Amino acid sequence: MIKNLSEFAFFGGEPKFQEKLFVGRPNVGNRDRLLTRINDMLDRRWFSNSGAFVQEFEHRVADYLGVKHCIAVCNGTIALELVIRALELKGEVIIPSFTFIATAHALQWQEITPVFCDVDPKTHTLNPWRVESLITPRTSGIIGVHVWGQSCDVEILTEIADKHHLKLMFDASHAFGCSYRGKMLGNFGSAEVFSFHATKFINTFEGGAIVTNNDELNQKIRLMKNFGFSGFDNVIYLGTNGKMSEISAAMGLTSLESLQEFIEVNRRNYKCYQEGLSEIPGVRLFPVDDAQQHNYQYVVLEIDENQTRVSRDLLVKILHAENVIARRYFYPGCHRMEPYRSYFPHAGLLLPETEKLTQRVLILPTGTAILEDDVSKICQIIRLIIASQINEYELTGN
Ligand code: T4K
Repeated sequence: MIKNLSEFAFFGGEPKFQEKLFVGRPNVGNRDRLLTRINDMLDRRWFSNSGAFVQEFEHRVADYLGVKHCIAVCNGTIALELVIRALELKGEVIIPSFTFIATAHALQWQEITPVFCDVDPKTHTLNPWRVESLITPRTSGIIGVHVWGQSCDVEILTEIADKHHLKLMFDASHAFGCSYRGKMLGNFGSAEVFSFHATKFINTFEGGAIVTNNDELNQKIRLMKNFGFSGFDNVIYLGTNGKMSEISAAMGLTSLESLQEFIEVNRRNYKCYQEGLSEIPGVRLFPVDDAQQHNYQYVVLEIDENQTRVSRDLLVKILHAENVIARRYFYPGCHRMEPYRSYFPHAGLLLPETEKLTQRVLILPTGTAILEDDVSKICQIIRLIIASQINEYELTGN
């Protein structure tokens, strides 16, 4: 394919892909089934407020996960906010900084301080030993994030939470279809939260869900997501509007019907990346534990620029020029974004592993919009760039 550097689009050549390849290109599923559902919804003239599709979606999600209750909501961020409020978290809550900004914002939005904890460089999830050292008299809870679908160390986090009488919940936005020690994620802590945003492998356009085995919490959250209404004209609780719409649930049901196919495609692409990127010094593909169920929806690379000589950021620029829109999740880390950067300007000192990861991680496109051939070409580009040992210094002279 590419023989010398001048053939790369970054250096003036033609992009290897005519159309942009995105991380998070939505899966569509069976279009006819979706359109039938939408027509049915239009005929029935029931568009929101716990309609038939939302109820069916909730049952199917709960069944699939083996969890007692599923409450479908309008997005993952509201789902987090609702659980945080329902659990009466206050003061300080320990979370990773290495997560999407919504995890932190859902707390700060309610004037609860997110206390950023470092992650384990192997799993990219909360380091439980660091969690314990951050507990203060103001701490009310812990939110673990199963980032990339990799489960947190649920057992130790549960022990720590119990020992210190803290509430424990999980942001499982990435982890629908993933398991921990043989049990589906969704079953741990007081509650877990999923995102079904368009970019997730199971999507409802915008949407999310709260799952819990706790009856009381379920009742409380159901009230809260519907303004606190407990029947016509009767508000018995402070609430908001967190409802999922029927058209979203129609998409969710259609997505669920293709769940196995989506996972298979993601797995195929993952294996193809694994093969295409093997033995490139300084390039690590984030591993997936084949013994657990996994959705393979994020293809995560770590670039060790000491070995590759090509920085992660230069690699991203070169890939973008080729129309491969790789992403730097979760650069620069929540602690380096506002308002947290101003509140805690020195937070990075306690987050060495997070700081390293935000400089090293690169996410590559996958999902049903990406073919094996696309993956092979992307791998070739990466391999050749790294083999060329080109670096910023040579490019800019400073
Ligand atoms: N907690 C965690 C750990 C999360 O990762 C997220 C969301 C949440 C909580 C909150 O859940 P939600 O409230 O969003 O339900 C994207 C998603 O918007 C976000 O949902 C997701 N995490 C995050 C990891 O990724 P951005 O800032 O990267 O979005 P954006 O607009 O750059 O789009 C991402 C990519 O998807 C692009 O490459 C373009 C492509 N795309 C996007 C859309 C919407 C498409 O190809 N088609 C589309 O329709 O956050």
